[in-house]
Amino acid sequence: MINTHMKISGPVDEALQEGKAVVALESTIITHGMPYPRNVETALAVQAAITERGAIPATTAVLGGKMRVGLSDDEIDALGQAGDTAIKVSRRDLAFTIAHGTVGGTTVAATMMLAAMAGVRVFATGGIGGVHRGASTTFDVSADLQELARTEVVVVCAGPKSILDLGLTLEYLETHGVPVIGFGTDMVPAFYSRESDFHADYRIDDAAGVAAVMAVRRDLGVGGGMLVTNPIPVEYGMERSVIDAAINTAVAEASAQNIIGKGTSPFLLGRIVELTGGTSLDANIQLVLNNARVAADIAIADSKGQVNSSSSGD
Ligand code: PSU
Ligand code: MN
Repeated sequence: MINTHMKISGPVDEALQEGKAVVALESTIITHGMPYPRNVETALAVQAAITERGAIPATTAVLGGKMRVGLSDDEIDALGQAGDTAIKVSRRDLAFTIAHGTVGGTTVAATMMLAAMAGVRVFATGGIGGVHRGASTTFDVSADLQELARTEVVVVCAGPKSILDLGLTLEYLETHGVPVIGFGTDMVPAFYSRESDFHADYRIDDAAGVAAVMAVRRDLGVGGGMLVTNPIPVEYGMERSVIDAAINTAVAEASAQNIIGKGTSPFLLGRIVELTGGTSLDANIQLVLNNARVAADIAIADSKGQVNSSSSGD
């Protein structure tokens, strides 16, 4: 009885009925990931980038006791103004936020759940949660990784942010059977920088190539998600030494202030923006837009494949 708890917007519902390309978008990036009003400006610009590319954007959230797929501009503005007074909703929190009628920004994990329930196969964001630095003692591993293991949605991101332990994050994904695709790159990009010390599992250079793998995975019933890592545009990439210095400071502060649990990522994200004098926020916005375009292309390629295979009669 998912429908009792879910409301899909008119445009998204129509697109899904007609087999058109839809791209899911998260809202923790709005409530907890960026400051107001740039969070709202970014969310609207990301939707526009998807529309311009020929797909339908579906921003998700929990509002008024319902999981929502597709929001009005006013609803996005309200989420942006709510900021961190909204609940940061991951798998653990979803039912509580619905039952209590509280406002919730959906993380990558919860957005994957909503997308899968609604029938949306592609999702664009900036960065996913992962294995945090020092996880061997804190056990801080984002529920996003477990969701990628179990829920069949393709997530386009700019690579794990280096607030995380990139190597451990990739090991975790490997253990759980989640492929990490380098989109037009051999290396896994590290969010603010185009490169890291790690190789992607597979390099794919175009959207059709990703859609082809999606189709085979469906045929085989492999299950679970895939992570498409798309490097930040060259002109916005940050010097690794600059961003790493800010991240190291933020991580040390979080530890000194005993910041734990779901508060960790928002604290680090906020401090990094402050420490880089806003440069990292500009970079963050540009990479999300870039991911939205790639996700739209993948969703379009995937929807075309769907039409072709159903029209061939098998
Ligand atoms: N990384 C970013 N920006 C973000 C997030 C992560 O660079 O906004 C958000 C996403 O919504 C992600 C969540 O799903 O933080 C992960 O939080 P946690 O580590 O508590 O699972
Ligand atoms: Mn965590």
